[in-house]
Amino acid sequence: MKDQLRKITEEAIERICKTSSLDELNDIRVEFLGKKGRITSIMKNMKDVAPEERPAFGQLVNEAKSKAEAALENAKNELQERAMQARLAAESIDVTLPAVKMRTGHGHPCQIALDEVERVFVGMGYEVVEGPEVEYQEYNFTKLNIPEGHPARDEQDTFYINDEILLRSQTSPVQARVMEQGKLPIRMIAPGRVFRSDSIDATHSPSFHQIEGLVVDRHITMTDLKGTLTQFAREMFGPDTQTRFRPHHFPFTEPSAEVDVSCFKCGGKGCRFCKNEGWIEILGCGMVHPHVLEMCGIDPEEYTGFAFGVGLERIAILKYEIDDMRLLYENDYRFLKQF
Ligand code: 2U9
Repeated sequence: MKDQLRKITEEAIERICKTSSLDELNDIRVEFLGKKGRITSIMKNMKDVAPEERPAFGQLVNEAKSKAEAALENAKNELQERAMQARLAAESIDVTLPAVKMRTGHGHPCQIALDEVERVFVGMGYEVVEGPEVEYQEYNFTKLNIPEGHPARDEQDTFYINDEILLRSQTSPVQARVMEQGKLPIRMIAPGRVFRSDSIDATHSPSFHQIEGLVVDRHITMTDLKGTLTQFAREMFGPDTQTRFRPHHFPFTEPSAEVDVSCFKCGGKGCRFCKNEGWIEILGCGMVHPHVLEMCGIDPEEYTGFAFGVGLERIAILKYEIDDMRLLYENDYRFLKQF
């Protein structure tokens, strides 16, 4: 029996020393030292040993177990250490390699243009106000002096959700809501997305962005309108920029005008950029129609105001000389990284 124990122990130790995997090591532990393991089972044969030899034999079995356990522990530590060294070697980082260049993003050209417009008006004391993109017809049209049956309400131009609700076709409802709150004076701009049922081409999109402005106070005149928008044009397009106000018609303003700026490429002499005109149209404006003030709860006898509207994409296209509006929506990094 002693011989058998010695042989089993030697075999166990030999196999422990030879193994190169932790899983296999565990299998060997189970085979020799597990509940039904080969060394453990020898204890169960104690009845075959002469009673006077039993204590000494028991001690031998325990020693064999300890030897095997110690060998297992050693082998396990060594294998774990080897695995760790292999992992460290595989995952080592060469800190002397040149770093991968991080590409830092920046604002979209429309965002850059919007920041610039906001900077100019906030500098003049205006507030920036936003409002819902889904609106009531009441706010998008009625309160802006666009009565039922007016061509601007045409289903072909407007995305209707139902009889009452639509996707706003201008940001003007934001100003109507601010006027209704009744806190005067008002000096605000309302930037945001608007929707019109246009087909897509180089200058049109069914969704684009507007920035509209509104000033309401006592004694506001056309002079304030002209001075403000001329200053805006100079800050946006350069200090030598001239402005030209041409009579126009909007239902929500009276009188109304379209504003051209002198071409900032040729200074007004005429070039390819301004189609030889010397002038470039940038915005629409006018004195707020008394009926609009009234419908929004403001007494037109006491207060007057001016309003204006610009297309954000149009400003970005002009400022950055982009020749197709669709480029602004395609998210092509090769295009966007240029600004
Ligand atoms: C209220 C009263 C008046 C806003 C105005 C314009 C002129 C204008 C468009 C031109 C093309 C913007 O880019 S565009 O779509 N807008 O010309 N907008 S006056 O007048 C208002 C707004 C709100 C209560």
